[in-house]
Amino acid sequence: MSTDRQRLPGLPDWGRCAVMGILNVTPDSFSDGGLWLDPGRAVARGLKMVAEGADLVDVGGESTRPGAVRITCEEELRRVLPVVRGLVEGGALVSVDTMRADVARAAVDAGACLINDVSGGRADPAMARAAARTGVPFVVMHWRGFSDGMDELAVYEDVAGEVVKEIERQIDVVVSAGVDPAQVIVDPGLGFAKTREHDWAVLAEVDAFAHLGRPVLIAASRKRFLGTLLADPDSGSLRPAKERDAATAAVSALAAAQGAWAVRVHRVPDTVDAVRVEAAMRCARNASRSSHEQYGDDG
Ligand code: PMM
Repeated sequence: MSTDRQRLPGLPDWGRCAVMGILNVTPDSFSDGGLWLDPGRAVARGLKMVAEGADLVDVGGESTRPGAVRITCEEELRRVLPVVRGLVEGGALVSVDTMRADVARAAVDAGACLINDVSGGRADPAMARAAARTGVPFVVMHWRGFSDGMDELAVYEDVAGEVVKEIERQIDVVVSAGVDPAQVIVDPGLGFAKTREHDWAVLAEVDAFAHLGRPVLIAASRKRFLGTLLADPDSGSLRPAKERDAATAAVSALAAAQGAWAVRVHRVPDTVDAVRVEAAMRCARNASRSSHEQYGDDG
């Protein structure tokens, strides 16, 4: 099990797995779509997540749910920028969830401190160079294609191994475009061109991603593989998205124990508690190991 949690230049060292609160300013995201379209409400929601213990707030203006159709860049900018500005003014650390270089650039100009691109720079050929120029951390998520066609791309023989290799190749691409390797975060992309079984297989090997030597971000929150796991045994209906938070917090603790740098979640308080539990366990284990080393095993 990997226990090293890398730091990113320019971001605080939280001393535990970080918590990224999700703020989707979209009408159609699978779990919170339509709730935060009004910029004032969105900013208030983001600042509430910070008060609940979120270390970062991830603002996204375009849904990437399976089958989602793309919006224009103008529309994305219109949704995202006032919210980024408001949150930064309120003292939050803001990440921007976008596949577009123009949106990433404008959000960083407005104070965002991290670019979270679910395509890892593949959707917009201008993204990697734009991210490089901003100098902020950049998420290389595993991505095989846009949401309206990604389900057909969920074909693997060894999902974790192939995802690690594809991320590695994409890191090379973005680094060649000028992104500082020290600013790259990796993410296996749960639910993106992956079946439920693929999601579990990837989650079971978070430490394989940690071995890439880059901070790992895990975004399992409320995703369909949890809804399937918790489906009603009689009717077979999936557990509704908003009733998947306890399972999400469990994944957060387990991902943190495998060395994840951060987890990205809709409901912050449960996951903040979960990563604190994991940090306390880690601390106690380290103390116990060092006392065994100091006094010998029977000391
Ligand atoms: N998933 C969604 C959106 N953004 N960003 C990262 N880095 N990783 C993910 O798995 C991811 C993401 C899917 O939709 P949601 O915002 O409703 O979770």
